[in-house]
Amino acid sequence: MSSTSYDSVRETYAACGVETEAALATLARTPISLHCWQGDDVGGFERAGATLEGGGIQATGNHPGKARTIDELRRDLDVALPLIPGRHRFNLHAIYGDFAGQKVERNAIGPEHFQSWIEWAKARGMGLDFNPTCFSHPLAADGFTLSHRDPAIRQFWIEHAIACRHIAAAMGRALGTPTVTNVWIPDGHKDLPADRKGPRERLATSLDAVFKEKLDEAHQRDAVECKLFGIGSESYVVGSHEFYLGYATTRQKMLCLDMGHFHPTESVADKISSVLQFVPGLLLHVSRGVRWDSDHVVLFDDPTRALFEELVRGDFLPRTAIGLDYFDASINRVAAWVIGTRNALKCLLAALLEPSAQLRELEGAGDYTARLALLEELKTLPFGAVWEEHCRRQNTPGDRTWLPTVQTYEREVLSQRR
Ligand code: RNT
Ligand code: ZN
Repeated sequence: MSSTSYDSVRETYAACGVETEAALATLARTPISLHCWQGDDVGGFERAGATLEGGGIQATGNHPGKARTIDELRRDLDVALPLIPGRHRFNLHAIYGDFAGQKVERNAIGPEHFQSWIEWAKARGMGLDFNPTCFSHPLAADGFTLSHRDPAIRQFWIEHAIACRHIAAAMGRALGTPTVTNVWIPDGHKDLPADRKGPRERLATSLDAVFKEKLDEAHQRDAVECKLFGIGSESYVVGSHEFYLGYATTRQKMLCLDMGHFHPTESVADKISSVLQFVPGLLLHVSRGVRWDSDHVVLFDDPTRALFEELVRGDFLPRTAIGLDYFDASINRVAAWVIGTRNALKCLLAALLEPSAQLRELEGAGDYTARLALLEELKTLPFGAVWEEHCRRQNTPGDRTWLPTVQTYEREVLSQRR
């Protein structure tokens, strides 16, 4: 894209009342949190070659090249990150610590196990986000953690989550940007439970114990993630939407909305302006459910565009942490990061290029005909030229030019892993 054609596109948008320069500036300063778990199918580094066990989620596919060690994961990221325009964040799960071959129990992990990640992030100018890992563990094998009927097991997971908050605070302090700690647990029943109340009472009590200590919001922020159902928890999920909306509202925690966690026809976009009336902030797990919570790579599609439109239209970007959550093991995992993150950014850019003043004016005047006509015709504006300009300014390859880098890496490095 030559800058002359960007200049003419800039004028096209200006004629609709849209300033492309303002859109590009906002795009450049909005980070997306890349999820570590796309790189290794949610295995983590507690044991070499660990795989995701149970926990109500599942990576499917056997494309070669899954990262087996912390060094391999970082090497893969050093291929992916330069192909994504802008400066972003990295989202770690607790099982991705640098345990140096030692067995460290989950309730005994500390900032020292994440020091090398802090240095890694600092060297790249990135912030970190964090998650307790309440799955792939013998004490989660029966599908219950913070809501378990056994108080000793609950206590173990409470201690794990507390340890994670302290690690997150250390990350945020060291990197000068708050780390969002997201609590998601798999707890639930495959078949119809006789007692829906007990586990929810226990979960509320456990969470209160986890969050008892007040941590500095400048370093660490808590989020809780709701879900409709999971694999093996089809009939009942303890941490349902109503549970966590109530919890986050009464405790003033961030609510995490994952796009794969709802009924397939529900619009997650529509929820944003409701929940932000009552909770202090939002964490998004941008994802793509396909029939079930299948965590497919994020697309430049209507649901994702609608999500970002809501963030922009409601001026919610300052109150929203944007993260990705998918794990596709059937395609090149580095490409999965690149495609999904670039698509999330494209959705954000498209939303920023909306002539919001004009649309609101039409709506205010009751001219819904013109509103519809304009919304539809916006779709054929030369959006791609603005995106290419963003890539150019961020020294990142444009569309249709980044894939050969990943293909070469697959040939030379990833295909050698087995
Ligand atoms: C699971 C949740 C959760 C996980 C990650 C790995 O349904 O979406 O966010 O995907 O913590
Ligand atoms: Zn999620």
